[in-house]
This record gives sequence, C-alpha cells and structure tokens, in this order.
Amino acid sequence: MADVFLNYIGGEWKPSHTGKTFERRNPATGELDGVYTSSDAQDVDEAVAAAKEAFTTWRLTPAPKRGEILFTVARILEERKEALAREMTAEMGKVISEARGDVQEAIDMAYYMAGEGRRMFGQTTPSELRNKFNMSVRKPIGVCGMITPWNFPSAIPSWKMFPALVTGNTVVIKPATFTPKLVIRLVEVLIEAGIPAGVVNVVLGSGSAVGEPLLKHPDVPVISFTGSTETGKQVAVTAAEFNKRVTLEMGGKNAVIVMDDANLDLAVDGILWGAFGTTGQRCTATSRVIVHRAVQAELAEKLAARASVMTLGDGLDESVDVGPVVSAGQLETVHSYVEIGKAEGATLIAGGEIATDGDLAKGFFHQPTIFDNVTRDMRIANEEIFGPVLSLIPVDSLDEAIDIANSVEYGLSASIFSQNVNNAFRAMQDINTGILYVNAGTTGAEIHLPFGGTKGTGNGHREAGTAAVDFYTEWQSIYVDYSGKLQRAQLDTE
Ligand code: UN1
Repeated sequence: MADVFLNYIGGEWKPSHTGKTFERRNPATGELDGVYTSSDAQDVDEAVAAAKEAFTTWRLTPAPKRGEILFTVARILEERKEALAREMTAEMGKVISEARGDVQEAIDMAYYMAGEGRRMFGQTTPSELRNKFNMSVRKPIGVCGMITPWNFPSAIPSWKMFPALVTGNTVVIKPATFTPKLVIRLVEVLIEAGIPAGVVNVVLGSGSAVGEPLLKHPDVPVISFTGSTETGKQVAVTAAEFNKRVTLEMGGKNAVIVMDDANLDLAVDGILWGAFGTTGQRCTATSRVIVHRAVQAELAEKLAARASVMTLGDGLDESVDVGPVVSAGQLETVHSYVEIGKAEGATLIAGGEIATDGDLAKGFFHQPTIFDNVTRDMRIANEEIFGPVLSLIPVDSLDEAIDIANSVEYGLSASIFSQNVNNAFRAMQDINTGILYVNAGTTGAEIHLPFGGTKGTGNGHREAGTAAVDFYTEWQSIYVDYSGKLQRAQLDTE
C-alpha cells in the first residue's frame, strides 16, 4: 500500500477497511497523480469516534496553546508554499501563480486563527442586581464534519479547519475526490505542528459513501459544506432532520457593472482576472458583465482581443494564462453552455471551442469564451457555469444594471467600475450580495472579513474572520451571584 494515500484516523494513517482505491489524474496531462484509499460509513464511524474522544481533552487545552499550534502551521506552510502550490497545479489544474495564492490564503488563515487563540472575546455586562456578575463565553461544540470542494484545495479546508480547531472543536474532513492530496498535505502540516491524535481526521472517498454518513452521524453536531447549490440544499434538509448547525457556501453568478464613466482598461483587467482566473472555477468568478450601452462596443472589443490571445496549457508553465478545467465532466458542462448561449441568440465574440491543439488534447481545456448581447432572461445569464464563459449584458442606466445584478438566484459577489462616487455608493447600498467590490473584479476576498453570500448562495452563515469564530462556538451566558441570598431577576430590582 506504499503508494496509496491513506485515511488519517485517531492519529494513524490507515487504509479503508473496504480495500478499494480511487485515482486522480492530472487534468492538464492525463498522467496519474495519486491513488487513494476509498472509504465508507465504517471508516466514518471510526473517525467520528476518534474525534469525539479527542474532544474531551482538546476542548480543555488552553486556547492560546491551540493558537500556537496554528502559528506553527503557518510557519511550516510558508516554508512549503512552493512545493504545495506545484502539487496543487498538478492535482486540479489552476496556474501556478494562483496555486501559490491558494496556499497563501491558508497561511493567512492560520496566522489569523492563531491570534484568535488569545482573543475569542466574549462579553461582560452589568447586572440589574447588586453583587452579581454577568458574562458570556464561547464554548466549542464538538465534532465538526467538513465537506470541502476541489477549486480551492488549501484555502477552503483551512477556512473550515483552523477556526474550528482554535475554538476547541475536533474535525473529520472529507475532501473532494479531485483534490485529496492537498488536504492530506495540510493535515501532515498540522501533525508536524503538534496537533494531538484524534483532533483532526481525514476520510477519503465519495460524497455518497463518506459525505452522507458524516452528515447523518449523530455524534457530529456541526457540518460545514462548500459545493453546488443542488447538493447544499440536500445537506440543509438532512442537517435539519438531525438538528445540526450547518454552514453552506454554494453557487454564484457574479456580476461586474461597467458604467459609462468607468476606467475601461482597468475594468478589462478586472473582468479578465475575475472571469478566467482559476479557469472560471471560482464561486466568486465574474460570469456576467452588465455594461452601459455607451461603452458596450469598446469594452466588448477590448475584452475579446485580450481573451483571444490568452495562453492555454499546463499551469506549471509560468507563461500559461489559463489552465484546464478540472475534469472531463466539467469540460462537457462548460461546452454545453456555449451551445446553449449560441442557441439563445447571444453573439459569440471570443473562444467557444474545446481546445485540442498539440498537448492540449491530453487535458481538459476550453478556450476563454465571451458572449455579447446577452439578455437578462437567457440561461447563460442566470445559471452558474463554473468555467471560462462570460456574458455581456447591455443596459441603459445604473438602475437597470442593479436590477439585473440582483435578478439571479445567487448572491455571492458583485462589483462596479465607475469613477463616480455616487454610483459606487448606490451599488454598495442596493446590490444584494455578501461581497461587493468597487473598481475591482468579483474575486479576491481576504480572510479577515466574512466570506459568503445571500439568497441561493448560502444559509445566512459566513466563513472567515470573526464570523467563523461565531459559527464554531456556542455561547454560554453565565450569571454569578455573590450576594449570599436569593435575588430574583426582574423582580428584586431597585
Ligand atoms: C471560491 O471561489 O470558492 O475571493 C473561493 C476569492 C478567493 C476565494 C474563492 N479568495 O476569489
């Protein structure tokens, strides 16, 4: 089993009892990238039991000490950043510069949550009675089940694990089957940094064989899920049956508004980065450009010119702009939307084809694609594509632009390019998304602010920043009466 990556349960690397494996191939080259043990409910039971046992001591480990382990995690990740980034590119395809950014996001989160070990602020309040002391403290909840996606293989697992750990919870994580390696690497770093046995457990395998039993396990009171809206809604329904606390980060259909007074060259930079970074496979990707008619033609021309010369290829080559999509299935989905856009009558102004020249034929490459003259009711203007396809929707006013920006079922990220401060503040006030940018694209969230979305994107929770600390803790309000007599609140007041 030497070449098979294993589960990590109760402080030991071990194969699943199923004896089965699954493999992952590099989406740029088709080469074998890793073989993984393929688990099921029995492995989940074992991992949850280990996490439950470890919770009894980890919850009492002083929070600053837990934070120090995360500080060490950050230091090790810094040393290993380049190696991890290279493994990430080989595993899921994003270009190497962006893979470095993904690891950096985990480093940032480790430092942030390390500091949280010395904060975890609660409240003290006055009492309405004399000789009585009131306070609220944060308590860990227990075993947290985490189901993570493949598009940010270091960042998103770190957003979930580090706040859960610093606040005293234990973890069972099921990484996406496309990116188990990067989560294993993260756990190796946690082990080196001194995380005790059982505090973090990894179970590898599919959503149905591992994710579902984890979701339904009675000893897992917390579930954190990032993935599609379709699956997320089912997660919410199941979690509700078991009265679990659940955070959902789901789809996006993020819009950039370009007003007639925008700095167009800046808008072009922001849009291309937002639309084609990570090959469009971000929840926060720019997939709609809502453009004022006065600048539509000029913007379309500039975008098409730049998109058409972007270099496709293996992301390990520093000169490559756009890597592959993650899988054959994803390539098919992306391309089906190109056909849908054409059939709906949108004007194709860049790309549109699956790319198969030379070595590209070995991987899953799709040309950066732009449609112009898209209307608000078209499917390509409403459905999440999760690939390098961008739609330009012309409008006559800011009111119309904001109305269209808000008209989709999702509410993750949006942006406005305008040099008019009044337009910017109108957008900030009236756009209904969890994240909003002014004069930047729709991607680039930093880990110290809440991350998440409104409407179909989420369920009201946020990840990152202090919002994550809220999610992974339960409040306990404590009243200490040192008067030596019965004092009845609301009755014995002065
Ligand atoms: C995601 O797309 O799921 O803001 C996460 C961004 C990144 C995180 C994206 N920092 O685009």
